[in-house]
Amino acid sequence: MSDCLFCKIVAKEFNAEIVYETGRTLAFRDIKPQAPTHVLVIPKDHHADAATLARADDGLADEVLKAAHAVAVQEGVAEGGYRIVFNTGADAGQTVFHVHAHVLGGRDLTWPPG
Ligand code: IU
Repeated sequence: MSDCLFCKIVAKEFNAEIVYETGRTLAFRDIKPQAPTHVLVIPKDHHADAATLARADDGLADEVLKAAHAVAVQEGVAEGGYRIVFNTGADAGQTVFHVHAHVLGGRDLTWPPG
């Protein structure tokens, strides 16, 4: 999608600190980190949200989840515990409508989230 910021990051038309990449996924640091580790994991193909990704019957959702875990391992937060969050829809706080998993870790994470 030409007006999608995360598609522009995939196309390397917009700068981001990329920390992990596979053939169909990309992970980069959030510009406003909410924890010592805060990485966004996206499919390179455009899907608006987790609901759309879940309907893509091609294993892509599985790849995004695996990439999120690989990022947690790479960032050194997998042992202590980390959180994977998909804000899905405006009421849940989604602001960028290219599906992304937030991988958060490196501090005590409270529950429930606000
Ligand atoms: P949300 O779940 O859609 O609210 O998350 C969007 C995230 O994208 C949010 O944490 C922003 O800080 C982050 N982000 C970014 O990392 N780089 C950007 O250029 C923009 C948003 I715009």
